[in-house]
Amino acid sequence: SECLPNWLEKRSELSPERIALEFKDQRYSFLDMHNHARNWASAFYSEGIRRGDTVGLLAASHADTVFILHALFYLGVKVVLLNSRLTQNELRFQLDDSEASFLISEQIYKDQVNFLSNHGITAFIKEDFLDKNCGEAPILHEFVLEETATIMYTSGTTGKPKGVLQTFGNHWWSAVGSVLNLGLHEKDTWLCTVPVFHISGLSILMRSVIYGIRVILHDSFNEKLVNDDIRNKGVTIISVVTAMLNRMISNLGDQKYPRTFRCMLLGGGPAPRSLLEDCKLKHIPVFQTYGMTETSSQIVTLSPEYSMEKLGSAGKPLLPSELYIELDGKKAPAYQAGEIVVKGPNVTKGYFNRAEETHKALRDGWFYTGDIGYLDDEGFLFVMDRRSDLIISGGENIYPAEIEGVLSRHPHVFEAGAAGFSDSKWGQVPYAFVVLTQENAVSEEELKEFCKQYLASYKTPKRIIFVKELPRNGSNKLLRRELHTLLEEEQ
Ligand code: S0N
Ligand code: AMP
Ligand code: MG
Ligand code: MG
Ligand code: MG
Repeated sequence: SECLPNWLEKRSELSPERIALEFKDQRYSFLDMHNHARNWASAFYSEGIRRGDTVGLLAASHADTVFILHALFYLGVKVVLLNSRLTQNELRFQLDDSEASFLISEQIYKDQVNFLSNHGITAFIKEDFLDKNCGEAPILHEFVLEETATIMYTSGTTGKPKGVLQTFGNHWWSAVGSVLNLGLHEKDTWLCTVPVFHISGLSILMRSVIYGIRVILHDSFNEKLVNDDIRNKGVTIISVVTAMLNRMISNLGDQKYPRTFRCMLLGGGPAPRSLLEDCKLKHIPVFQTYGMTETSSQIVTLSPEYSMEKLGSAGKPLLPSELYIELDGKKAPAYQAGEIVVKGPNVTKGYFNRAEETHKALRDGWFYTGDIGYLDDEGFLFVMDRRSDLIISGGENIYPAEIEGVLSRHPHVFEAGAAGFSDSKWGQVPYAFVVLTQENAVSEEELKEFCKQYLASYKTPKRIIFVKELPRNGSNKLLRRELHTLLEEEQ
C-alpha cells in the first residue's frame, strides 16, 4: 500500500532550524518538535501503547499537545480527538464507541480523567510523565496513506455521535488541496486559535509540517490577542468561524491589518452576507470555505481572485476534489438547489463501526453531505442550508435529537422537541419545547441542570418552553421546523 515518509521526521531533516511552533512566546524548531515527539513516543511506548491501538486525547491547545499528537502518529496509533467542552458522559461514550484502550490527558481535566478511569479506561496524565526516563520507542518512518490517523466524533440525526475516520491520506490530500489554492509563501505563519480537537485546528498542524511553515498557537480564543498577533507577529493566515470574526472586527475598530496578512479563512458554518460586505469595506481578505470533519477540512474554497466578485460563494472544489448538486436522484442544473455531493482523496472512508450509516453517506465513491446548495453558471458553490436539523452554534454542532433524547429521560418529561433559533452572538442556539407529564412538575431551570449532566453547555437549550403538544404530521413524525411557530404563538 501507498506510503509517505513520516512528515515531521522528514520535515526535521529538510528544515530543522525553521520555526515550527510558537506558544506563549516559546519557540520550537522542526527539529525541536521532532525530538519532543520522539520523547513522548518513548514515554507512551513504555506504558504499553502500541501500533494499531486506539488512544483518546483530551488536551487543551498547548505546545505539548502538538508534540503528543505527533508522538502518537509516530507510534502508529489511531487518535480519538476529544472535545474538551463535552461532559464526562459524552466523553465516556466516545471512548467506548471508538474502542479506545487508553486516554491521554492532563491535570486540568483531572475530574474527567477520574470519572473515566472509574469506568474502566486506562488514563494517563501528561504531567506524570515529566521526570520519567524511558528507553527509545520504535517509530514509524513511513505513514501508510490508507491507515486511520485520527477519529473525530460528529453528532448524527439519530442523536448518537459517530466516529469519522480520517486517514493519513485524507490529511495529506487536504493539505495539498489547500496549498494548491492558497499558495505557499516563504514567510507563511498560520495562527491557530480554533481547537485542535476539531479538524479546523488539527488541519493547521498537519499543514505546518507538510509545508514547513510556522504556527502560532493560542490556548483559547481572545480577539484582542488574536488581533495583536496579526498586527505584530507576521501572521499571514488564520482560520476562523463567524462568531470569532465578529468579535475580531469589533475589537479591531478603526485599526487595520497589515498587507502581509493575506487570508482570513472563514468556515465551519454559514457566513452572513453583511459580515462579508463589512469585511470587504475594511479590505479584510476573507476567503469563505466549505468543509467538514468528513472531508478533513476545506473541500471548497473561494480562490483569491474571486473573493470580491463572488462574494457569498464558498468557491469551487479544490484541485483534488469534485462536487455536484443532486436533486431527485439526478445532477441539478445551475441555480437549482439540491444536496451537495462531494468526492476526493480527502473524503473519509466512513464512520467507525457504522456500516449502515457509512453506506448511506458514501455511494459509488461520492459523499452525500446532507447540506443544501446550488452552483451558479460558472460552477461556484453557494451553500444555502445545513444538513437536516443540524444547529451550528459558534462553530459547534448540535443535533436536536441528542437534546430530545436527554430531555425524554427525565421522569417528568413526556416528550420534547428541539430546534435552532437565531442568535446574534452564536449564529444559532438550541431551544427545546417540552410536554410535561403533569403541569408544573419541573421548572425550566431544573430541566436545564438535568441537561447539563449529559450535554455540553453549548448544547444545553438556552430556553425551554413548556407546551401542551408538539407539532407532528399524520405519521406522528415531529415537525421540528414548526417549533418556530409554536414560539411565536407563546409570545
Ligand atoms: C467561538 C468560540 C471561540 C467561543 O469560545 P469562548 O469565547 O472561548 O468561550 P469560553 O470562554 O470557553 O466559554 C464561555 C461561555 O461560552 C460558551 N460557549 C463557548 N463556545 C460556544 C459555542 N460555540 N456555542 C455556544 N456557547 C459557547 C461556553 O460554554 C461558556 O458558557 P458556560 O459558562 O455556560 O459553559 C468557540 O466556541 C470556538 O472555538 N468555536 C469554533 C469551533 C470550531 O473550530 N469549529 C469548526 C468545526 N468544523 C470544522 O472543523 C470543519 C470546518 C473547517 O475545517 C474549518 C473551519 C473554519 C476555518 C477553516 C476550516 C478549514 O476547512 O480549514
Ligand atoms: P463539522 O464537520 O462539524 O464542522 O460540520 C460541517 C458542517 O458545517 C457542514 O456540513 C455544513 O453544514 C456547515 N458548513 C461548513 N461550511 C459552511 C459554509 N461555508 N456555509 C454554510 N455551512 C457550512
Ligand atoms: Mg474565553
Ligand atoms: Mg462541528
Ligand atoms: Mg421521560
